[in-house]
Amino acid sequence: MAYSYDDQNIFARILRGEIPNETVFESEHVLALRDVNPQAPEHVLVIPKGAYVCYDHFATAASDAEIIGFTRAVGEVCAQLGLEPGAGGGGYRVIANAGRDGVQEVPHFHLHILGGRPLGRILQPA
Ligand code: DGP
Repeated sequence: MAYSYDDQNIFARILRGEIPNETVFESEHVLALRDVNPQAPEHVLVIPKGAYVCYDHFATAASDAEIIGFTRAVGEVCAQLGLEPGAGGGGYRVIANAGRDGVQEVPHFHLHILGGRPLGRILQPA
Protein backbone atom coordinates (compact mmCIF):
# COMPACT_ATOMS: atom_id res chain seq x y z
CA MET A 1 0.00 0.00 0.00
CA ALA A 2 1.38 3.43 -0.94
CA TYR A 3 0.84 6.05 1.72
CA SER A 4 1.60 9.72 1.48
CA TYR A 5 2.86 11.18 4.74
CA ASP A 6 1.96 14.72 5.87
CA ASP A 7 5.12 16.03 7.53
CA GLN A 8 3.16 18.89 9.13
CA ASN A 9 1.17 16.56 11.41
CA ILE A 10 1.48 17.27 15.12
CA PHE A 11 3.67 14.26 15.94
CA ALA A 12 6.08 15.09 13.11
CA ARG A 13 6.36 18.56 14.61
CA ILE A 14 6.93 17.11 18.10
CA LEU A 15 9.64 14.81 16.69
CA ARG A 16 11.36 17.84 15.13
CA GLY A 17 11.29 19.60 18.51
CA GLU A 18 8.90 22.32 17.32
CA ILE A 19 6.31 21.53 20.00
CA PRO A 20 7.09 20.49 23.59
CA ASN A 21 5.98 17.16 25.00
CA GLU A 22 6.19 15.13 28.18
CA THR A 23 8.53 12.32 27.16
CA VAL A 24 8.46 9.08 29.16
CA PHE A 25 10.83 7.05 26.94
CA GLU A 26 13.08 7.68 23.97
CA SER A 27 15.37 5.49 21.91
CA GLU A 28 16.94 5.51 18.45
CA HIS A 29 13.68 4.67 16.68
CA VAL A 30 10.95 5.57 19.20
CA LEU A 31 9.47 8.39 21.26
CA ALA A 32 6.87 7.73 23.98
CA LEU A 33 5.03 10.74 25.38
CA ARG A 34 2.04 11.50 27.57
CA ASP A 35 -1.21 12.16 25.69
CA VAL A 36 -2.25 15.81 25.92
CA ASN A 37 -5.87 14.73 26.55
CA PRO A 38 -5.56 11.67 28.81
CA GLN A 39 -8.45 9.21 28.88
CA ALA A 40 -7.08 7.29 31.88
CA PRO A 41 -4.66 8.00 34.75
CA GLU A 42 -1.90 6.58 32.54
CA HIS A 43 -2.18 7.45 28.83
CA VAL A 44 1.01 7.29 26.83
CA LEU A 45 1.48 7.43 23.06
CA VAL A 46 4.29 5.35 21.56
CA ILE A 47 5.38 6.66 18.17
CA PRO A 48 8.07 5.56 15.73
CA LYS A 49 10.47 8.30 14.67
CA GLY A 50 10.06 7.21 11.04
CA ALA A 51 7.40 8.66 8.72
CA TYR A 52 4.63 6.05 8.91
CA VAL A 53 0.96 6.93 8.66
CA CYS A 54 -0.68 4.02 10.48
CA TYR A 55 -0.03 0.55 11.81
CA ASP A 56 -0.27 -1.40 8.55
CA HIS A 57 2.06 1.13 6.89
CA PHE A 58 4.59 0.68 9.70
CA ALA A 59 4.20 -3.11 9.73
CA THR A 60 4.84 -3.41 6.00
CA ALA A 61 7.37 -0.63 5.37
CA ALA A 62 9.48 -0.26 8.53
CA SER A 63 12.84 -1.98 8.93
CA ASP A 64 13.27 -4.93 11.26
CA ALA A 65 15.29 -2.70 13.61
CA GLU A 66 12.47 -0.16 13.78
CA ILE A 67 9.85 -2.84 14.44
CA ILE A 68 11.93 -4.52 17.10
CA GLY A 69 12.78 -1.19 18.70
CA PHE A 70 9.12 -0.19 18.72
CA THR A 71 7.95 -3.44 20.28
CA ARG A 72 10.66 -3.28 22.94
CA ALA A 73 9.66 0.31 23.69
CA VAL A 74 6.08 -0.79 24.43
CA GLY A 75 7.47 -3.21 27.00
CA GLU A 76 9.70 -0.51 28.50
CA VAL A 77 6.81 1.92 28.83
CA CYS A 78 4.52 -0.66 30.47
CA ALA A 79 7.28 -1.48 32.96
CA GLN A 80 8.04 2.19 33.62
CA LEU A 81 4.37 2.93 34.30
CA GLY A 82 4.05 -0.12 36.58
CA LEU A 83 1.20 -1.56 34.50
CA GLU A 84 2.52 -5.07 33.81
CA PRO A 85 0.01 -7.61 35.20
CA GLY A 86 2.86 -10.12 35.57
CA ALA A 87 4.66 -7.77 37.95
CA GLY A 88 1.72 -6.81 40.14
CA GLY A 89 0.36 -4.03 37.93
CA GLY A 90 -3.29 -3.63 37.08
CA GLY A 91 -2.86 -4.16 33.36
CA TYR A 92 -3.48 -1.89 30.43
CA ARG A 93 -4.97 -1.60 26.97
CA VAL A 94 -3.13 -0.91 23.71
CA ILE A 95 -5.05 0.84 20.94
CA ALA A 96 -4.00 1.77 17.41
CA ASN A 97 -6.57 3.87 15.57
CA ALA A 98 -6.28 3.86 11.77
CA GLY A 99 -8.06 5.82 9.10
CA ARG A 100 -11.66 7.00 8.93
CA ASP A 101 -13.43 4.11 10.63
CA GLY A 102 -10.71 3.84 13.28
CA VAL A 103 -11.13 7.57 14.00
CA GLN A 104 -7.44 8.35 13.66
CA GLU A 105 -6.89 12.06 14.28
CA VAL A 106 -3.13 12.32 13.87
CA PRO A 107 -1.77 10.72 10.67
CA HIS A 108 1.50 9.52 12.19
CA PHE A 109 1.36 5.95 13.49
CA HIS A 110 1.04 5.73 17.27
CA LEU A 111 -0.04 3.22 19.90
CA HIS A 112 -2.07 4.40 22.86
CA ILE A 113 -1.18 2.67 26.14
CA LEU A 114 -3.93 3.23 28.69
CA GLY A 115 -4.12 2.08 32.29
CA GLY A 116 -4.46 3.03 35.92
CA ARG A 117 -8.18 2.30 36.17
CA PRO A 118 -10.61 -0.41 35.03
CA LEU A 119 -11.10 0.32 31.32
CA GLY A 120 -14.41 -1.43 30.64
CA ARG A 121 -15.27 -3.31 27.49
CA ILE A 122 -13.19 -2.61 24.42
CA LEU A 123 -16.08 -1.29 22.29
CA GLN A 124 -19.58 0.02 22.82
CA PRO A 125 -22.32 -1.56 20.70
CA ALA A 126 -22.84 0.30 17.40
P1 DGP B 1 -5.81 9.28 17.43
O1 DGP B 1 -5.07 9.83 16.23
O2 DGP B 1 -7.30 9.43 17.32
O3 DGP B 1 -5.42 7.85 17.73
O4 DGP B 1 -5.38 10.10 18.71
C1 DGP B 1 -4.47 11.16 18.70
C2 DGP B 1 -4.10 11.49 20.13
O5 DGP B 1 -3.07 12.45 20.11
C3 DGP B 1 -5.24 12.05 20.98
O6 DGP B 1 -5.46 11.16 22.08
C4 DGP B 1 -4.72 13.38 21.48
C5 DGP B 1 -3.22 13.31 21.21
N1 DGP B 1 -2.62 14.58 20.86
C6 DGP B 1 -3.04 15.44 19.90
N2 DGP B 1 -2.24 16.51 19.85
C7 DGP B 1 -1.28 16.31 20.79
C8 DGP B 1 -0.14 17.09 21.20
O7 DGP B 1 0.15 18.17 20.70
N3 DGP B 1 0.61 16.55 22.21
C9 DGP B 1 0.32 15.34 22.78
N4 DGP B 1 1.13 14.91 23.77
N5 DGP B 1 -0.73 14.59 22.41
C10 DGP B 1 -1.52 15.08 21.42
